[in-house]
Amino acid sequence: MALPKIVHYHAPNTRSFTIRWLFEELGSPPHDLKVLNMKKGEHKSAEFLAINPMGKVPTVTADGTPVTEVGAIAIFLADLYSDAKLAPEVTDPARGTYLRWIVFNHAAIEPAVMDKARNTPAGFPSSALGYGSYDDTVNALAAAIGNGPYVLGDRFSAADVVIGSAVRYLTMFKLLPEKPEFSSYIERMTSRPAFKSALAKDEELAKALAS
Ligand SMILES: N[C@@H](CCC(=O)N[C@@H](CS)C(=O)NCC(=O)O)C(=O)O
Repeated sequence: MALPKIVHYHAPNTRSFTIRWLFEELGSPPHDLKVLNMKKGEHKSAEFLAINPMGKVPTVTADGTPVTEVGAIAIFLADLYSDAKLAPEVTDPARGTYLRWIVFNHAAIEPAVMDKARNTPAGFPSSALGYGSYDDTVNALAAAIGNGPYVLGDRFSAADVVIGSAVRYLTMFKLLPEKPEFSSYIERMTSRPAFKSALAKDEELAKALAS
């Protein structure tokens, strides 16, 4: 079956970098990169809002059907380009762990750090929060990547691109505490050739948009 035509709506220095890095790890399969200039508000244009009403990147379309949210896009692309072997198959015992940590990024890490950063007043008991508490979330994350070298042990996967991007970005903004588990994982992730190549491309793009 022919693969769908993929378009990646992107802006540099955003969560969309995760998907740019993932494309590099997947061996750069053919796709269109559509850059949105956020300073010019292109992500809030009527044309783009018709694709993603949140007006956010990353957004990917597959034969015109939108896929949004970093985790969903990562799962989608890693399954689509399965030859790259960045996703355990559905029957693989590692599939559950793989999905678990990709979803944990959206379900626990992001809300926990954002609530803390914004000083959100405690309105609910922690048992009612999907992430429980900031400390529980951070400790669970550290335990998940602490033994490593990857989320799936010896096997690098798209889950590392999602978790690796989040840990790097949140550490840069001091939204995660300093922990050896985080610093060594960041070192492992950022030394990957695909990461370096994606970063160089994104930096070049950011410069071009700024000039
Ligand atoms: N839940 C979304 C979040 C995406 C998101 O918030 N992207 C930011 C950039 S990091 C954005 O597009 N912000 C533009 C805006 O909301 O105006 C995902 O995981 O993809």
